[in-house]
Amino acid sequence: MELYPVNRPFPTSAPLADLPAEALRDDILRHLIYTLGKDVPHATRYDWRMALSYAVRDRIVGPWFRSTRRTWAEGRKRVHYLSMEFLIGRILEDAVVNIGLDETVRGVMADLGQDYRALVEDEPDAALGNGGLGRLAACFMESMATLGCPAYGYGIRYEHGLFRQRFEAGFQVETPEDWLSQAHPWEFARPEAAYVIPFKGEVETRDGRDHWVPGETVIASAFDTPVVGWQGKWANTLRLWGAKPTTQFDLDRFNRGDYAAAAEPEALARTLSRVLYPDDTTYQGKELRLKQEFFLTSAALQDILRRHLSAGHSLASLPAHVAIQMNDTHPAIAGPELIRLLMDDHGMVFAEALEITRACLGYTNHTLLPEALERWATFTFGNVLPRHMQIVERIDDWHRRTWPSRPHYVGIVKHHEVRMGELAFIMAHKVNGVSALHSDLVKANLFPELNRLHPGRIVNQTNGVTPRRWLRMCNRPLAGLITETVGAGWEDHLDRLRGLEDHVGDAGFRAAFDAAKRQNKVALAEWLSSECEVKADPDAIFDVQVKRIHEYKRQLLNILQAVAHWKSIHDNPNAAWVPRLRIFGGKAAPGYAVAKEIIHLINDVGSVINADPATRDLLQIAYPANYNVSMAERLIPAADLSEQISTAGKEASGTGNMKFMMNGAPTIGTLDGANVEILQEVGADNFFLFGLTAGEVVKRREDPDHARKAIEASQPLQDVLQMIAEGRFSPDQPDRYHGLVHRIWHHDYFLVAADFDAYHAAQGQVDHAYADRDRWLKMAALNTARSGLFSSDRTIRGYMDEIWSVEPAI
Ligand code: 26V
Repeated sequence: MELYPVNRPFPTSAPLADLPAEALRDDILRHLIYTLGKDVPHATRYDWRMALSYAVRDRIVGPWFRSTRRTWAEGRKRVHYLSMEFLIGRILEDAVVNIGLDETVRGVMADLGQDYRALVEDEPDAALGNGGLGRLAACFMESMATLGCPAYGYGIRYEHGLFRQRFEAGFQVETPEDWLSQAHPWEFARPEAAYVIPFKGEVETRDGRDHWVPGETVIASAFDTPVVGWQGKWANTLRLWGAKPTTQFDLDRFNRGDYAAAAEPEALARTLSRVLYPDDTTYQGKELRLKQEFFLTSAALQDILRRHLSAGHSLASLPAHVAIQMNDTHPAIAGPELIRLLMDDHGMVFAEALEITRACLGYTNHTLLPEALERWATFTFGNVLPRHMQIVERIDDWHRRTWPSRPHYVGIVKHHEVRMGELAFIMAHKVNGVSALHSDLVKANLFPELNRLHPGRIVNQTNGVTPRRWLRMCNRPLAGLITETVGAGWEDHLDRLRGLEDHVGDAGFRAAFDAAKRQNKVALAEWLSSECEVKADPDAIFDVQVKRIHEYKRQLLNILQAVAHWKSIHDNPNAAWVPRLRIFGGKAAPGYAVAKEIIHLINDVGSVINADPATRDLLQIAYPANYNVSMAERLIPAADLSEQISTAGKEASGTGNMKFMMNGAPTIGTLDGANVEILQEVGADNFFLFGLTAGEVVKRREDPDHARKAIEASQPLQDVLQMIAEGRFSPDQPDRYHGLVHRIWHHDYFLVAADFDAYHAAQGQVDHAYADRDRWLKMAALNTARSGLFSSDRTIRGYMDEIWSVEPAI
């Protein structure tokens, strides 16, 4: 067979949307029959989904190859986004929307007698992440593809993504997630792209040079998923590594009947890519986690160097061709690892290796919470990565000598620990925070001394989300209205949503906006009735708080105020109450007992309130289990109110807040993270602001009695705490929440009590505003109209200009 010549254009350059329906139909049937080996009468929903996925995938391969060829031919600089998490969700519908085949696919599937929606929902979420940080990585991949930014995402192909959540008597129970138990149609295994990853052992000095003699090795083997951008103009690669053993299966042992021992090396190696760590609350010094981080990082760097050298470039020119972004400190071993590869494998001297490495690396910080900042005991670090321990000490030494004014308490290795934040900072040419407020706090509180020594290194890149998934795909009614109103093309020029502002004064437009929201609410109400037996009234305010369960995010504040709300209705049954549905969604880390107790309380309060005939039509609580990306895609378009109520100074940015805004849900929130910028864009009239500021929070904590004083000053809060302590919501175990109530009185670190009254009042303003239909619709529409800043395209342009120095290829 003739080889396909590299210089001939790849054969699918016709606009993808023009693809005739018959060709797609034929391809689906061809895949059903020849790829899946299924005859049409016997095909199941799974078979049809797979056949459709393969037919859609075929149409991404063209743009994918073209993008790779162009990057290569034009010698373009590439971005390499290293992340322990990619929270992708479903892929099929996103791909269909991005290549413009939405209508064609619907028609063809209907023709084939298949329910397209059901096929879409048959796909399991790729849940290779915990929350915001992982979802951001997925949005960034999509935006880089949309902008034509040549890029690779590097991560781990976890066999088990984030656990599944169930409630048993209101308590969270975790079960393993199993997304790879079915074939995964979006990936291409690349067994030829494999690297040896060393661990442990000794460092020997021979001929005046250091040699690492590892004690263990595993193989990292690549699996590639194409990520296609808007309108299929560009596609990049998400390369996930799976672990394989270097030592072969032990046939001798097997033949002797020792089956378990024969399979041992295999089992051991595979643990490396077996499970995603589900705890993003507290750092734990687990050796397996360190090994996973090094596994990802070393495989990625070996791959990057191989590609760079095979293009005929010199190592000295690495920074001209390669930008590497560290998503939090999880891949911060990239600094010492790249130095090691350059020195030990390529004979470079330390000073040059250090310079090259620093010019390539950028570091994004995603949290200020001290308990989440990674630190490794030098014992563990030196044991797992003995050569890196030497290099880290050398880096620290170089830094101290080069900046002699560095205070003694600053450094990478301190108190027998390796601090990954300091390591990432020192090894990166740029460090960024994820919202304006957060970046200021990174400068002032997290790295004040390093910021003084390296002024200008810390920059801000406020997060964003992809409007293709989070508006165009998940909210067809609103997306359709937007296109009708401002014309086509807003999806990759989100500033054009501003055009909606001219129409908010038009009653016809407001009615259409209302109808779109209502359609989503009706659909959600139907889903909720089957999912968690809540009877939702589409005329109620849909008030939504979805995110990981953390004390600082204060789901507790929300549920306490729900109790106050319930009591107020009882006390004042004839007031003009606006019906409300309070929706919660989110998982707690399996070991985070306090978060699990909050989940239990929400469910207990929900059971009692939902069953109260006196308030049933005015207040309901829904907590559907197993919140994930797909559930977010149902909830967010149907939300009227976005709950963003963290203790100020604690939420680095938030990205859910941006998704709600885009979908026309005003925020009730504190001045925290990107809420600050949302408020700035949308204006104070269209945002329910309450609570202490970050500065006031710090001051308030200086008073050891702040909680008691706040409670004593608030009758509603006293009543709520009294009811919970008495067991009103846990009649089977009246003292269940004694501990929780005691902690609010005496150890209220996240200032739930101090902000309670302000929150309660702000919720009253929400009721008031919602009752005025025109006012509310105007607010909601202005939220959408002014959300353009929060496209992740804007964020990625910022990274390209300020951090990566990469030019878009389209
Ligand atoms: C930390 C750890 C600690 C070690 C064990 C595993 C693990 C996994 C994840 C994390 C990261 C927590 C940081 C995080 O997710 N930050 C969130 O990042 C979002 C994107 O920038 C931002 O919007 C959220 O405000 C921030 O909480």
